[in-house]
Amino acid sequence: MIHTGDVFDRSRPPPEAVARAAALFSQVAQRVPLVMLAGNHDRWGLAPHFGGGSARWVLVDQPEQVRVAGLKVGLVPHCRTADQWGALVRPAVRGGVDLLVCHQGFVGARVPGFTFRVGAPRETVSEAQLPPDALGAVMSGHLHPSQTVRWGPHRVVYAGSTERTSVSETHQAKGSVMWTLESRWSWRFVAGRTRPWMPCADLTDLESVDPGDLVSVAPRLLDRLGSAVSERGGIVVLPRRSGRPSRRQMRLF
Ligand SMILES: [Mn+2]
Repeated sequence: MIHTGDVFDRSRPPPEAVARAAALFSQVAQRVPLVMLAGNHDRWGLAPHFGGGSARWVLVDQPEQVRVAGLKVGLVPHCRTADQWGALVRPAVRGGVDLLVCHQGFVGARVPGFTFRVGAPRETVSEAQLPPDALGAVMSGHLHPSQTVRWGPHRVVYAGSTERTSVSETHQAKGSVMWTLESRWSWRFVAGRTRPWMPCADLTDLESVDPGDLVSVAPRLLDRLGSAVSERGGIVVLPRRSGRPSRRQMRLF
C-alpha cells in the first residue's frame, strides 16, 4: 500500500490524531508492506510522528529509491520548484524503477477553477523535468480530485484525496487506485466510503445530517446552527479566512 502524501493536514498534528493514525497504519503494515511519502503538509517529515518506520512500514521524508515487495520504487517528496524536483528525481529513479511516487502538481493537472501550468505555480513539473530512466508507472498525491495527466510518454495517476476538505469537493468521487502488475501495469479507481459534505443554511437542512457528516456553516449562522449540528453528530466546518483571492485556490491542496 502506498500513501502518496499529506498524511496529516498540518506539520504539527495533535497527538491524539497521530496516535490514531499510528494504530491504523501499524495494522495495515502487519498485513501488507506500507510505504508513505511526505507531502507538503507533512513538511517536517513523517518519521518523527511514527517512530522511524520499519521494513514493512517505510517512511520517506527525503528523495529515495527503495526496494519493497520485490519492486524498485523511486520516491520524491513535494518540492517548491520544478527545478528542485527535476534535480531530485534523477537519483531517485536512477537505473529505472517499477514505480515513481511523488507529491507534486504536473502540467495540465486540475483543481476546481485552476489548472497547473509551467511556472504557475512554480512547483509545476513539465516534460522539462523528465528523467531519462525507465519508469514503470507514475503516481502522485497532492491534488484532491482524482485524475490522470500526460507527462511525456507517461501518465501520472492521481488517486485524489480520500476525504473532502472543501465545499468544491462536494460532488467528487473519493477513493483509491488499485494497481496491477502483469506484463505491464494497469490501474483502476476504487471508490471508497467518505463523509458527505453538505451546506447548512437553515434548521431544516439539518434533517439530513447523519453522525460524522461534514456540515459547512456560514460564520454568521454559527450561533444559531452550530450546536444543533453537533447534537446530530455532524462536524461543523467553517470557511477559512480568505487571503488574497489568488491564494484561495492554493488552499485546496
Ligand atoms: Mn499536498
